[in-house]
Amino acid sequence: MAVEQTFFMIKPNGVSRGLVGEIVGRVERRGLKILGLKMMDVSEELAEAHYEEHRDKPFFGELVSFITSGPVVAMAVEGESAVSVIRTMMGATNPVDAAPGTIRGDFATLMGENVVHGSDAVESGRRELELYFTPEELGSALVG
Ligand code: DAT
Ligand code: MG
Repeated sequence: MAVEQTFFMIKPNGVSRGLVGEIVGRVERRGLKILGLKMMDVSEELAEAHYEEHRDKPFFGELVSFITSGPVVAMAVEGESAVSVIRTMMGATNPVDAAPGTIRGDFATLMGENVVHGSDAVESGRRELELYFTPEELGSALVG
């Protein structure tokens, strides 16, 4: 049990479908703290750096073109076990398998358009927070 920080993002289809308030509201109501939040465009360079681990996968091109297709909402989130709490709230990667009550289980059916991203570990969260936010934007909030 430990307070953690994680990177959470509403993907372009979540923004274009008007789900920002719904999804941010779920994070707030769960009791997690939002340390930073911004709507932004994702460049091809940022998308490729973010999804570096998937570079050799057949879906990499689609992933990059989807995530750069419109503005996203990026968040720095903090709370007790924040990494796994956010992952559980997101639901399974393939929304077909995502439980009702999860974000993907309530708002998505397609793997390639699964509405949200959340870091899978504290270390990747740190890396992703530093990719998406400047030190000035997070101020002294970022620990570790
Ligand atoms: P997650 O987003 O749950 O962490 P991941 O890191 O394995 O899942 O994959 C990153 C994203 O890539 C995922 O949100 C959707 C896409 N993706 C993963 N596997 C895929 C597949 N087999 N076909 C198409 N898109 C896929
Ligand atoms: Mg992942």
